Amino acid sequence: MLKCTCTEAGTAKANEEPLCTQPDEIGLVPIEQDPLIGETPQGTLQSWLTPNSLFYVRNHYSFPTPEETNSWSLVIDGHVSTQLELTLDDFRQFPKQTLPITMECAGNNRSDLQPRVPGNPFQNGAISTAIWGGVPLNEILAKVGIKSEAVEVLFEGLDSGSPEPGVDTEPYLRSLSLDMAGNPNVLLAYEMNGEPLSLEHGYPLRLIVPGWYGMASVKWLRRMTLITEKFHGFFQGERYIIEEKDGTSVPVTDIQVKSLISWPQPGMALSRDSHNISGLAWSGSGHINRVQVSHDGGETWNDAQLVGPRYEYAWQQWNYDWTPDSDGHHIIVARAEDEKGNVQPMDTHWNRLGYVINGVKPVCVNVS
Ligand SMILES: Nc1nc2c(c(=O)[nH]1)N[C@H]1C(S)=C(S)[C@@H](COP(=O)(O)O)O[C@H]1N2
Ligand SMILES: [Mo]
Repeated sequence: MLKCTCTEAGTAKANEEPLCTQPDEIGLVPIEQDPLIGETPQGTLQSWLTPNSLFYVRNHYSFPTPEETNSWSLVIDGHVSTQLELTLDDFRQFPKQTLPITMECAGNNRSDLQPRVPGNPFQNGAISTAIWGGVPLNEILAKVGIKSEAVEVLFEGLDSGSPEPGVDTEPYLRSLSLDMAGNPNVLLAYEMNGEPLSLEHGYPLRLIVPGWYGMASVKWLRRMTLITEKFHGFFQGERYIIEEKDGTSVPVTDIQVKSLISWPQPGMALSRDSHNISGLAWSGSGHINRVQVSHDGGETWNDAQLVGPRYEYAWQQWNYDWTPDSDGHHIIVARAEDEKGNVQPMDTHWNRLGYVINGVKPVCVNVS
């Protein structure tokens, strides 16, 4: 059973620097100004689609300059039969595919980890959902013709910087295996919720890898290179790896099953009337098949109702009607299960860099 943190919360957190939970002037909960990093505000974490202006932003470097984006074209080279250079107009000539996709940063909820780890102290707003519009990557790959010796596609962003003190400036780089790149749902997106992609989210064109944590979805894509060996760059070998206490590590890839409670918020005072507990649940391994809710800290569980749109790569809304049967503290917990049978764990798997934090997150409320 989970411990109630309603009353102790104030004292337990008194010595810690308080986290900012107020949106800044652009509407995001700020983490950093340059490179820009901001979370989706709490109040927005209940709508199925995230408004573009409130979609979380996670940059590693400063934005590309207007000169860079204005003179933009995408080069596809390396081990291909025909090298290609495509403009945005070229992309618009292809049939457009649209797909609702939830994107979660691998470091979402990092501030919940105990013991604490370095890295951006995300609360639970480094996650958002949009309907992305663009061209399936595999269509472009078919056009250039992949040579038999190629094993991966390397994606390069327009943005660059030094990933760590002492390391030379380099562009943001990530690769995908040919198998993953061949997934027809991997998009080269130029639209977000029917609007042209904004600079924050990767204008003119970005990669969208559905079901994977956000780091794979390279923004401001300027080059795709077919390579003959596995890529081991900074953001694939040094970061976005789950590093255990003993130093071993595995790469961060697909989004692990998780849920959040949109309402009530922690510490709320509730009456003995009936309440609608609501939230979202998602997994990179397919649809959410079940969400269970406990209002006694995880001792007993009941099925929530899955409501709203149901898509493979987008989060699932859920509701649960609850009438408290007693006054006092109640600990509400939700846990999700996906169609592959993966169940959200009660405890997060602690790792040194603070990624894939998907343990349940109890919400304590006060009933009177
Ligand atoms: N070129 C480039 N692409 C990038 C990044 C970046 O810093 N540069 N950040 C990645 C990370 S870690 C995440 S979580 C997502 C965030 O996308 P968003 O800012 O549109 O939410 O973009 C990914 N793609
Ligand atoms: Mo991320």
